[in-house]
Amino acid sequence: MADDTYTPPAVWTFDPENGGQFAGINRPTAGAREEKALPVGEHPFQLYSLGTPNGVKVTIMFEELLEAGFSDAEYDAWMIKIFNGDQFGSGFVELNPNSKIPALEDRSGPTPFRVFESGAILMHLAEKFDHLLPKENPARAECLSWLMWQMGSAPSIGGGFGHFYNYAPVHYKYPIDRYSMETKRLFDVADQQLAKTRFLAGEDYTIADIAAYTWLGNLYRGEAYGEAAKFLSLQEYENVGRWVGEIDSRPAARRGKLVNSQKGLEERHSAADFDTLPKELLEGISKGF
Ligand SMILES: N[C@@H](CCC(=O)N[C@@H](CS)C(=O)NCC(=O)O)C(=O)O
Repeated sequence: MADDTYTPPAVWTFDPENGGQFAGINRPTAGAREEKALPVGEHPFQLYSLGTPNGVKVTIMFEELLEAGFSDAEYDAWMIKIFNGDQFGSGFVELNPNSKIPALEDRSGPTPFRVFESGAILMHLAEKFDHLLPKENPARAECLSWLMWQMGSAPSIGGGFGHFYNYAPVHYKYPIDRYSMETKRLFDVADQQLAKTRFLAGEDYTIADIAAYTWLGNLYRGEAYGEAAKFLSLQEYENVGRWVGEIDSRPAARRGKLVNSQKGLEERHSAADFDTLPKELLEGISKGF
């Protein structure tokens, strides 16, 4: 055990200097910090997001819906620059009181309404278009279980492992050990399931795969948190690797990963926007935001 252990005071107080790379944005309070309306485009769905693993879950879903012929799933994707604090503008906070991307406004009916949390957005779109979420049990229960498994595991992988291994201004063994173990355990859960089934919830691709792929795929390919793939020996998880490769080859996944990304399209308003990108970006694997 390190000898720089910390004895918590009776009452915690916020130290704004202690946020590392996130010092400028993290505070222990919620709510809008400035008046700022959101732009609105012409399509039935208005997405306010960024090409992070949570963000691209939704853009991959939209691209899957459009690829499958659901032309009513047209969307405008607006970039929310979280390091500039866009998530604390009043318009964004009205859509998501939790101030995190992604946030969606569904304007397809007479009364627009909000949907926030990436898992809720995936479910909403899947139900609305009856696509990538089985209707009958047990397949439906299996899909929702894996979706919620992913939603529950992301904070350990991102806020835990990613934060302490990659973003924290100092490295401490205890949290890195703790979250490395948990991240490897989660990879093993997926790997053992994918040894039995082609996709997480069975033989069919579902929203559970979209949700888990954006996180596990980035890490597996070595595109997240510096040297994390090597540090965690992720190549061991061969079934995860097979599944990541299969989803990587889906055109909708490739397009979705390029939306709200400085490397791809900062904003997306039409399928034709992708034609402005270099071909190798659409044919290859894009690398996060
Ligand atoms: N549970 C949420 C998590 C969303 C989330 O953590 N978003 C991050 C980017 S991946 C964010 O907006 N961070 C900005 C902040 O923390 O201020 C979801 O799945 O939608």
